[in-house]
Amino acid sequence: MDVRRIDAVVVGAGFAGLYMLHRLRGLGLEVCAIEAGSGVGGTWYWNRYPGARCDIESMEYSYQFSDALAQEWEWSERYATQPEILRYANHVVDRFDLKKDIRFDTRVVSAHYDDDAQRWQITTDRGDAITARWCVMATGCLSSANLPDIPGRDSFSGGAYHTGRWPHDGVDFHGQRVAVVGTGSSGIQSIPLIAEQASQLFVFQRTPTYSVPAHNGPLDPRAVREIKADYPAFRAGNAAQPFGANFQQSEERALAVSEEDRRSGYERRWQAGGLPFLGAFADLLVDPAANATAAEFLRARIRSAVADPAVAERLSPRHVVGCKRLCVDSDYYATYNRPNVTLVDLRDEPIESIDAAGLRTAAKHYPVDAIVFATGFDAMTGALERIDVRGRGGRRLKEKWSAGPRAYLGLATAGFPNLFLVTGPGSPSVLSNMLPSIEQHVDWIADCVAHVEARGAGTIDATVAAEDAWVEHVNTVGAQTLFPACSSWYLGANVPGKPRVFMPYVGFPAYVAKCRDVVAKGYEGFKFA
Ligand code: FAD
Ligand code: N01
Repeated sequence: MDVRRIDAVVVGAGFAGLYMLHRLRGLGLEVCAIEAGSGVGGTWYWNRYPGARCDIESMEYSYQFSDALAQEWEWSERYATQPEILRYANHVVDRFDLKKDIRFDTRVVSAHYDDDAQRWQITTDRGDAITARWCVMATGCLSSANLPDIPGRDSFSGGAYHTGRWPHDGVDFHGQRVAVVGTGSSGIQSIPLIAEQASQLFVFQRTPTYSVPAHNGPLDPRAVREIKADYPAFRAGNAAQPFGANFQQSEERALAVSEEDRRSGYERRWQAGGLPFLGAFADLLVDPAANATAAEFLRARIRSAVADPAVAERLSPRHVVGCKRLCVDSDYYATYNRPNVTLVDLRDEPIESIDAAGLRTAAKHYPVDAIVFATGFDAMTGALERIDVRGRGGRRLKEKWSAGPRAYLGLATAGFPNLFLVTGPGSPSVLSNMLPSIEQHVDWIADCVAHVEARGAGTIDATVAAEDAWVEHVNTVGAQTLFPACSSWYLGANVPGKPRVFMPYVGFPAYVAKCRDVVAKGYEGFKFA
C-alpha cells in the first residue's frame, strides 16, 4: 500500500477544519484535510432540515481572523439560514483557496501513533494511508447523529429522516401524515415549517423545552455599518462576556430586585429575543430560586401562546432553565393551535415500537407517511470515538475515555502526542459562540505547532497531572452552576450507556486567559520530547 507522507492531517472540513487547514498551510506545512461529506461546512452541510438557522446572531457567528473577509461578507438576516451559512463556508473556501487540500467523501477510520517514528498513521474508508507528524481532530461537537434504537425502526416503509442527515434536495411533506420525534433545538426550528406542509403532524415529546422568540428579520444596514466600522471592538466586547457572545450579561440579581423589576427585566429580554435572555440576571444560571423565577416567566408565556390549557401544561417544562440548551424559535408554541398538529406526550405513552405503517406508543398506533428524528447527537465525544484512535503504546482513546472524556484544556489528551482536538471536551465549545471558540483553539494549536517546530522538538504531549487537575477544575466550575442540573447531552445523558460527565467548560474569558497563561509559562502542563 502506498503511504502518503505529509506534515499534518486535519479531520473534518467544518468551520474548525477549514480554518485549521488555512493556519497550518500558512506555517508552510503540507496539510491534507479529510471530510466525510461531499462538501465543506460541517454542521451546515449536514443539517438541511426546514427552518435550520443559527441562534447566535449572524454578525457574531462568523470568522474574525480576516478583516477583509469580515468586511466583504454581507449577512442578510439577524439569524442566518442554513443555506446562507453554507454559502459563507464555501465563500471562505474559495477566497482562501482551500479546496485543493481537502479530500471529500472520505471518512477517517483510524489514527494510530507510531512511537518510533513519532508520527500518526491515518487510514480512511477509501483505502488511503497517510503518515503525518501532526493530527488535528476537527470532527465537530454535534456531528455524530443520535438515532434512537427503537424496536422495528428500520421496518418503517415511509420516509425516515434525521435532522442532522437531511436529504440535499429537501423533503416535500405536503399532504403527508408526519411524526416528529424530539423537541430540542432542531425539533423546535423544524416543527412550525413541517406543520405548514403536512396534512397531519404528530409531535412526540419526551421532555418539553423552554424557548424564547428569535424575532428574526432582515439586518438593518445601518446597524451592520456601525458594527463593521469597528468590528474588532464589537468582537472584543463579546469575547469578554461569559459565553463569548453578546449576551449583555446583567450584574443585577433576580432575587435582589422587586417582583415588578424582575418581570420587566425578563420582559425586555423576551422582547429583544434570543439567547441573551439567559443574561437577564446574574444569578439566573447559578441560583435555583432565581432560576425558578425565569422558569415561571417562560411557562406563563407558553400558557398565553397555546389556546388549549391542557396542551400548554404538557408543553411546560419543569426543569431548570438552561440545563438543557435554551431554544430560540419562530412561532413554535403557537403551532400547537393548528388543527393539524397533535402533541403526543411520551411521559404518558412511551414509544414502544415502529412498524411499516407508523409508531406505536403504550396508548395507540399512529399511522404516518414520514418520520423525522430530531433526536440530536452523540455530542462532544461521538465523532471522535467513532475513529479508532490509538496513542502511545497502542492505547485506545475510547478505552482511556471509558469513564468520560479526559483532555487538558479540551485541546490535547495525555498519551496522544501531537494530536489536538478543536473544541474538545473541557473547553467552552458548546457553551459559547462556537466560531470565536473555534478560532481561539485553532490559533492556539497553530502557534503551538510553530513553537514545537521552531524549537526542534519531536513531540508535545499533555502531562497526566495537568490533565487530571484540569478535568477536576472543569467539574468544579460546572458544579457551581445549574448546567449539570438535569439530564442533557452536556452530560451525555441522551445516549444510552454513555458515561454521565459534564463535558463543556463554563466561562469563555477565564478559559482564554488560562490558555494564554499556559503558553506564557512555556506550555505549562505539556512536556516536549
Ligand atoms: P462540524 O461543523 O460538525 O464539522 C465537523 C466535520 O467533521 C463534519 O463535516 C463531519 O462530516 C467531519 N467528520 C467527523 N468525523 C469524521 C471522520 N471520521 N472522517 C472525516 N470527516 C469527519 N453553534 C453556535 O455557536 N451558534 C449557532 O447558532 C449554532 N447553531 C447550530 C445549529 C445546528 C443545527 C447544529 C447541529 C449546531 C449548531 N451550532 C451552533 C454548533 C455548530 O456545530 C458549531 O457552531 C460549528 O459549526 C462546528 O464546527 P466544527 O467544524 O467544529 O464541526
Ligand atoms: O438535539 P437535542 P437537537 N425518544 O439533543 C428527544 C445545536 N442546535 O438536534 O430531552 C424520544 O437537543 C430528546 O428528548 P429528551 C444546539 O446546541 C442548535 O435538537 O432527551 N425522544 C430531545 O427532545 C442543540 O442543543 C440549533 O428527553 C427522544 C430531542 O430528542 C444541539 O444542536 C438548532 C429520544 C433531542 O434534542 C442539539 O439539538 C439545532 C427517544 N429515544 C441544533 N432520543 C439552533 O437553533 C432523544 N429524544 C442554532
